[in-house]
Amino acid sequence: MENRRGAGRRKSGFAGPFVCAALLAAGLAAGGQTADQAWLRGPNRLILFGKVIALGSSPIEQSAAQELSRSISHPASVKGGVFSTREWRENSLTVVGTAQEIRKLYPDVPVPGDLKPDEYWIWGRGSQGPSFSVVAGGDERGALYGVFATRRLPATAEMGKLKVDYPLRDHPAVPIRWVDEWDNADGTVERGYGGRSIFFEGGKVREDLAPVAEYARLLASVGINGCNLNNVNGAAPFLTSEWLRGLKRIADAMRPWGVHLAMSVALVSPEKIGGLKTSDPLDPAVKAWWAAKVNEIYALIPDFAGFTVKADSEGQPGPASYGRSPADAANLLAGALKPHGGVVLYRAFVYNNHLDWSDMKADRARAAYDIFHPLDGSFAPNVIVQTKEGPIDFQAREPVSPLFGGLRQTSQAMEVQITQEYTGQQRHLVYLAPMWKQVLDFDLRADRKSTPVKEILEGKSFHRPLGGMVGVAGVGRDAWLGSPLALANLYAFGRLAWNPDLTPEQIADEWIRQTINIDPVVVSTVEKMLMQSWPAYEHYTGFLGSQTLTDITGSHYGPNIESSERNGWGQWHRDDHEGIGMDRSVATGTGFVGQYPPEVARVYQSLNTCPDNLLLFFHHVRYTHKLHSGQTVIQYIYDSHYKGAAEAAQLVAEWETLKSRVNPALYDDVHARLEYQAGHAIVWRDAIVQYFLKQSGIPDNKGRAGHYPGRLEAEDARLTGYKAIDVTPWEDASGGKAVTCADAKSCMAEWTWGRKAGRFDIAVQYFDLQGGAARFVFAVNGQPVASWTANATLPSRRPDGDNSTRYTVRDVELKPGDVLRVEGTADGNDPAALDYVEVRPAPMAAARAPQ
Ligand code: GCV
Repeated sequence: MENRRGAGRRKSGFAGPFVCAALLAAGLAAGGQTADQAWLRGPNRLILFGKVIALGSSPIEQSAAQELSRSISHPASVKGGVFSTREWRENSLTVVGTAQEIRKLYPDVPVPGDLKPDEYWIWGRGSQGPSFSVVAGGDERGALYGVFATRRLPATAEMGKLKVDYPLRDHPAVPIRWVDEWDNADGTVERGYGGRSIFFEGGKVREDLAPVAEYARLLASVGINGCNLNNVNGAAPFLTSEWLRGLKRIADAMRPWGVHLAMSVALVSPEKIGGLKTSDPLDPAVKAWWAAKVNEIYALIPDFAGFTVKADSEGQPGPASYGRSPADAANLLAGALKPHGGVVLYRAFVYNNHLDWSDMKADRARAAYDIFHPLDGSFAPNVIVQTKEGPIDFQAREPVSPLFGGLRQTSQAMEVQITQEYTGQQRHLVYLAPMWKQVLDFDLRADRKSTPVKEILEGKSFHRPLGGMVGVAGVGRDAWLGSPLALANLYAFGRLAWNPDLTPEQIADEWIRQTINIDPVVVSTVEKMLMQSWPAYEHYTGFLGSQTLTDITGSHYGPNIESSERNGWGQWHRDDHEGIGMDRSVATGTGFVGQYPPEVARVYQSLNTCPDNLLLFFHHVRYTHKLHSGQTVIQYIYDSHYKGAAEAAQLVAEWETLKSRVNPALYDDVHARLEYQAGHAIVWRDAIVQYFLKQSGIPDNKGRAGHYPGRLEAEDARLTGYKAIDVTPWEDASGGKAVTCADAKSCMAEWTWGRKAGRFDIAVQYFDLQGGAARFVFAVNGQPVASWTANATLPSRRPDGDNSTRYTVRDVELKPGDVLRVEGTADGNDPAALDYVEVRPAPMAAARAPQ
């Protein structure tokens, strides 16, 4: 295979027919929702001398030619105009088409005879005069992908120059490259943090589908070929004839970009919307109902991709209700889809959420393997088992799901989550490519041979033909993912699904150059920030494989350590006064470790070999247990949380170095987000550290846990109107308490400064509740110094770690006897609740101090 890994950065040198103008406009586009808001910025990227023509008339080839034409800029506009000769421009030509079309019209072009569907081949001739370039595909979609690869080239090239080693040829690693959206009919998006649905509103398909076409363009640009629209929960209504007619409009909008529509279906649809008395997968009437329904779908959407199924899971009924297996259910749907070429993605996310916490052998992590491994070999060929990357649920850190090694005769897809449900909900910067890459590269050692997960998906290990990657995207109307830097995750998902050998750094580099700009300082700084972000998040939210210690029965956002325990959901970490962790060993625990092939099981089974970062996932240990590093578990808890919060603050400092180098609107937006994150990382740090200090009774040997110099608690202040309350969970507030202005409109908390004089940064920790925009004023000796409005939309409707927020007033002069005051004005459902103020010497003052 030529240039299989051809997407990396190229060295300068010979300039082929595609010449990089290196005129990337800075910053992200504003205005209507377009793919340009992500990484498909406007023109001035690529100069193509000459005309672009599509050889075929299909919508996909037309989009391809159009896409390339968008990238053309007039050579005269290039600084220096070095390439501008009229003859060159007018006589150059770029053709886009399938290999077959190219061969027919240009028999002298050496287009290979074995290009596969979705594969591309790019070739060119003539760099010193009029050029002739070819973008060929194994099929139309391959040509489109070739165009997007061409479009990416200048961004990955050195400034002003581009060397292309023709021909460029590449194909995707796996045939199934889908995004799943969890959109509801009413326009909400389950676990979506980018605004309301681009597909649905008010129980129907939206009139304006322009954003859908743009989304398909964005997806196609990174090789994604399927999009499942509707939530896997509550999917039944979408199969009604009225809905299907609406979905047809969406399929039509996505088709020109080669993105096929898929949908989630409920197994109980025959009863729910078909009027049948049963949905038993083996019932002939049920079978006939599905066949007729699928025929109806294909009559409207001839290139319909298939179904995704969540069944017998989290309240979604399934085959178990009829005494049938997931294979019975999957094969029923597969049978209906088979004549049309459709597939079934049956999710292995099947588990009992009423487990008995007191049963030390109960283990949710076991469920997927226990249920699906025995069914291996009984699925129809067009069934793909879709398994989440880890055995629980997209936590900050989990081991790889052992099921990938447990299905040898079944096609498999790996499900990852682009939308950051448990990883900061797009309010925290967490670049997930390094996490996904670890899973893809993880060698399961099946049959004691090298079997990295990516090779299982690619069909190299077990020779299954229909492997895939599915990313739960959660896009919405707020610039796709709500946060500009979060788009790196959508980009990375597509690029890894296309080529799992790319590195997260390479992908970050490509994305930054296309999205922000190509200034080398910007590229290296943002790449560093992206690469630091997941470790930082893990450090302050989920240590040593304890998952994400968040509110698992609520928002999945702020800290709430005990919410995981004493319920049936099975996201347990089993902490007590002595120790923490789930014993999943074969010898004394739940036996989950035994689901891995023996060489991997051996590593996890023993405390001596289990990696520290998964220790508590696999073992229950005392707080005094020594890690491989020699540190005790409890000291690691303290250290990693202080480290993580410092790393989050460092992200702000790094971004600040780019102030003059990036678009000002982008700068301000990202800066505000990172500052918020740094404050919330402190909320996380303090919650976890306070909790485990109390639980273990073991002090922090660096003296930080439980000691907060400069902190003035709101409940200890002189209060006017404010009333002290207990915060739940207690660890989410400093000292477990806060004050709230629930009974008055305007309230005050005052402290008298009794320490030495100086200049200080003063952090005000308050709770920003939704349903109102409380006002805060910080004053010294009655003189207002800062004021702000608490108008964020954060989860939870009572003061807790979901909405605890920090506002820092910088460089304030204080002397003994000064009165510090926070005045809060409640609004609507936001009672201007306050936790504390923290007074720290201002770094600027420290810098000014005489040496
Ligand atoms: C769509 C987690 C999420 C749910 C999601 C579920 C799933 O439990 O919290 O919102 O439901 O995973 O993947 O089916």
